[in-house]
This record gives sequence, C-alpha cells and structure tokens, in this order.
Amino acid sequence: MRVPQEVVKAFLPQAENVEAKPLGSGHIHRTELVESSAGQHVFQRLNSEVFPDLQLMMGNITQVTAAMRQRGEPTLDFLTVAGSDSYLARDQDGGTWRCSVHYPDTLTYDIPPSPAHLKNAARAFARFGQTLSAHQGFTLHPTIADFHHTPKRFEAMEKAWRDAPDERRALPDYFALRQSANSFPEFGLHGLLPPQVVHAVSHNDTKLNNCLFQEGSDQVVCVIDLDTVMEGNWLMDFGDLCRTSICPAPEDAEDLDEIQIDLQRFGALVEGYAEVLKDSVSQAEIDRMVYSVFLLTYELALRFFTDYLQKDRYFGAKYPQHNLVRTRSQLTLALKVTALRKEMEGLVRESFGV
Ligand code: GN1
Ligand code: MG
Repeated sequence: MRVPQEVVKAFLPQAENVEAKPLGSGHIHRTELVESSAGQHVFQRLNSEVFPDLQLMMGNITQVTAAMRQRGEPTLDFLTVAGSDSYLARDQDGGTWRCSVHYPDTLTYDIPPSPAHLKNAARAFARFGQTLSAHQGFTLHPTIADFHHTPKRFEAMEKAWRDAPDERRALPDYFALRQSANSFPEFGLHGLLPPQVVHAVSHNDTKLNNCLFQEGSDQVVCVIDLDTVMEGNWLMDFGDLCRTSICPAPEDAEDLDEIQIDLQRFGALVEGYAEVLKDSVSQAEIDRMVYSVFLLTYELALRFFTDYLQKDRYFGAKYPQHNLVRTRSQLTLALKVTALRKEMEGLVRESFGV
C-alpha cells in the first residue's frame, strides 16, 4: 500500500476503494494522489530531517491558508484527523503524513509550455507574497533557519568541503564555485538580506512546479508547497521562479550546452511581477531583480554541491554524480545570467518603466 491504511482511515474514515499513485516531482516529501469513494486527496509523507518541527510547519501553513481564504484568494485546503484538531497522522513505522483536497483536472509543469503560463505563474506568486505581506495579525515562524541566507550557505559549503570524504572532493567544481561568488561585485552574496531590502512574507520555494495550473489552459489554480512560507523578500521568489523556468533544460541537465537563457521567458516573468508589484516596489529592489536570478541560482549550486560533499543526504540522488551534475547546471545558469545582465536589465526597465 503506497499510503498506509491507518493513515487513510485517520483522515478519511469513510473512504472505500482506495487507490494511490505518485504525484509531482518534489525532492523533499513523498507525495501521493489518493482516489477513493471520498474523492481525490493529496497525501504527503513528510520529511522530518529537513523540517525538524512538523507541528510548527503546519501551524504556519494553516495560518497562511486561513489568511488567503479571508482575503478571497485561492489556496490549499488541509484536513484534520477525524475527531481531532491535528493536521498530522502517524503511520505504524513512525512516518508523519498530512492530507489536502486535490483540485480536479490540474497539473504542474517542470518545463513551461508557453510564456503565457509563465506570466500567470509570476502573477500568482507575486500576488501570494503581496497578500500575505499585507495581512496583519499572524506569526510565521522560520521552518528552516536562514533558508535563503546565501553567505551562510557559502559557509556551509566550505565546512562540508573540509569534512568531505576524499572521493567526493571535486576540486574544479569547488574552485569554480568560489571564483563565481563575486559575479555581482556591488551586491556580493548579501544583497537580498536586510537592511539592503525590506523583509516581508514570501513563499521561498517558487519552483515553477509549485504552481498549480488548470489542465488544458494557462490559468493558475493556486500556489502550492507552503512549507517555507515565512519572512523573506519578493526578490527571493522572483529569482527562484526565474531559475526554474528561463532555461529550457531541466535543473539536472548533463549537457551544459543546453543551459541557455530564453529572454522571452524572462520577459514574461518580469511582466507578470510588474503587473502586480509595479507601484509598491523600491528602486533598490528593481535594481536587484537580475541579481536575484543570479543569486538564487548560485545558492542552489552551493546547496547541491554541499549535498554532494555530504553524500546526498538532503536532496537525495538518482545516481552517484547526480548532485554534482545539478551543481554544474546551476552554476552554468548563474554565469549565463552574469553574461546576459545588460539585456535582462533592459527588459526589467521596459516593464517597470524606470
Ligand atoms: C526543494 O520540495 P521541492 O522539490 O519543491 C527545496 C528547494 C529547492 C528545490 C530544488 C525545503 O524543493 O529549496 O530549490 O528542491 N526545498 C527545500 O529543486 O529545501
Ligand atoms: Mg518543497
């Protein structure tokens, strides 16, 4: 059984004819689509190594979904265990699960089908952050400390390098990562941290595949994967969304010649963000938009390399060099941003009218 019976019964005591199949391509949790007489639900076995306090995480998420609903915005709907107010159920092996309602006829994309999809995803993520940042009276706790603190990610990579087993010490990659850290010299690695930009609520994991689309259309249903919604800045979301969708090749492409920036896609993302945020962002933020794409991509290169040095304990790997391949593709993409900086900044100026 892909989802243990006791877990299905905990959330859906009446369910019969239960069938489960894998859903999506997230790296952290195991996600299953469960169809039963009770309807369609998404079950996730949560990764408690990555998120040490699952109660705190669900506490954040329920505040986020309540705030979104209160403001008339679409969002996810989590179930409590029948007869309790807990959003988490345990299986017999000690695993922890949650359950949410599945929106019918929806899907996610690893590779964007069109610029219109991208513009709509950008709008949805921008609106998500804007809505929650305007909401008063809730407290979101950090679910992972210093998640987008790139200088600390750099330090963590250095430490992992010192502690790594010899067979994982990929010297050219280590050298290339260190050499590339200063690609935007005026901002270094701390250009998105306070006091450089104002912090507010952001999603912090804006991969394109964390945006749910209606099947057969370019319309967004809602933003998903709310595990890292906490204090941050909209540029972190913009940068990460660009990272995952301006390049036609996947995050783990082996052929580095495939790593290119599609300026039309980038333009669509900038337009989507501009439509929502144009009148509320500062010049300092606009000046950091292209930098945010570099930084979030570089940060992922650091994180993948750190994981390679630590034997793949965070992201996992489908083959021994997988995290090294991911490192190289992300570093290549980050350096392409540096090379195309002028053209990309031109597109930002066009959309934001500055
Ligand atoms: C993870 O869970 P998923 O696949 O949406 C990671 C992100 C990375 C991404 C890289 C909590 O996201 O930060 O950008 O992989 N999430 C966490 O693909 O670390
Ligand atoms: Mg995730």
